Amino acid sequence: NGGATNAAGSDGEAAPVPRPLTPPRKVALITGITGQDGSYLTELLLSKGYEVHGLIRRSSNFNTQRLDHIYHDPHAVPSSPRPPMRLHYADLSDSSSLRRALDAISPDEVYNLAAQSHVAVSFEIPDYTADVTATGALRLLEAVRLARRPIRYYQAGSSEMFGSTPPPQSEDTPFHPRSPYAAAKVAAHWYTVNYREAYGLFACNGVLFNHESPRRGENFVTRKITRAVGRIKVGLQTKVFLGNLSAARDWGFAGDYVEAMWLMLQQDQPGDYVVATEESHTVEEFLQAAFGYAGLNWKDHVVIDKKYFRPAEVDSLKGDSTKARRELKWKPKVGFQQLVEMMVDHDIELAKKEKVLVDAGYRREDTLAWHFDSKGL
Ligand code: NDP
Ligand code: GDR
Repeated sequence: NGGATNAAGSDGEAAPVPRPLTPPRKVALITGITGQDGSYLTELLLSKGYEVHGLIRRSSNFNTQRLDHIYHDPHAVPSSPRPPMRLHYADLSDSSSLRRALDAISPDEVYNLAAQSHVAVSFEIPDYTADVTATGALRLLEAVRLARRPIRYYQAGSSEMFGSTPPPQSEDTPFHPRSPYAAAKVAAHWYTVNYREAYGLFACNGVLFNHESPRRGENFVTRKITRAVGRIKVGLQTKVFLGNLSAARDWGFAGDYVEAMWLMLQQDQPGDYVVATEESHTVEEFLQAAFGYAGLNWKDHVVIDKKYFRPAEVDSLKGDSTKARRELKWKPKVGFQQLVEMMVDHDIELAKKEKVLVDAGYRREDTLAWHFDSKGL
């Protein structure tokens, strides 16, 4: 097997010691596995040979669409070995469910990606946002601390924590959160630092700037725009209603960012890292790039609606990810224009499929508009 250590036999020859053919695979637990990042991280860890466990919360609808392509039905091949990905019911608001999950799974690494992650929504449900996004992280850290064996912990921090502190933002930049979501993430950040300092946990904060993909939730601005571009292109929609177009964000590709999460947990020492492209664009520039790529003029289709403005805005984010680039040897592979094109291409194809359903009478044309309109997001 190539890796056996040898003990001296009676004749002085090295006696082979039987060893398993392959080392035991690492076990990871991901909270928020059904979200954008959860699905990309699952793919990454599976490609590295991990056994991946995910926590899902109860919903009245199935919420595993982003994982459907990874799932293998154990009933279809009953004699196969343990499936590499499994899901368990738990909730960040329920400590006992987190402790039970850790007991049952006994992971090497825990990635805490679960959160009420929408900034505008956090103004509507601040108490719930604090409970899940801040106290949820604390509950999980406590469960990790009490686990039977050492576990490496990743906390999904956010550039929103910098809030109104001007760019460029690095690990040394002071936080000034501008929403209940951002304040909750600051609390989760400091819980993580505190558990590292107080109990010696291998716990890392990834301070990630905005990252997008064709799997991005449809009520975040980039995906809202590319969904609109696709539907306008095929004739399912004519207008898209948006809020503040002058906010600037440092937008990267989610597939690149999950790699940084994994790298943090492979280091000799735990630490906190800013992860960013170091390039910033306004929402208007994103509009220009997305509509322009599809051969459309955004000014013919965008209507400003006050209800999409936030009580307090984060005007400008642009990361300085020198530390991650130096220590993790991480850098983004997908640039701004490539990201926009990837999302627009995907959403034009999606809109074409929707049109088939609408034309056949199986779907209402205006369902997407209704979702945005009713929720004001
Ligand atoms: P998503 O909103 O796509 O996913 C959030 C995940 O959290 C979903 O799986 C959701 O489950 C789960 N979740 C929500 N509430 C609970 C709960 N009470 N218990 C258990 N699970 C819950 O987020 P992203 O994938 O975009 O982001 C991942 C993490 O990174 C989040 O913590 C986010 O705040 C943070 N972040 C994201 C950035 C980005 O640009 N994407 C940038 C910086 C930080 P369900 O599917 O059931 O809703
Ligand atoms: P953000 O992302 O708040 O940065 O949080 P979002 O895409 O929601 O907003 C980005 C900027 O666009 C402006 N905007 C609009 N936003 C939405 N959602 N809908 C609109 O119609 C609209 N019009 C203009 C916003 O005002 C804002 O300035 C994301 C989330 O993924 C967080 O979980 C994560 O922590 C941060 O990114 C980094």
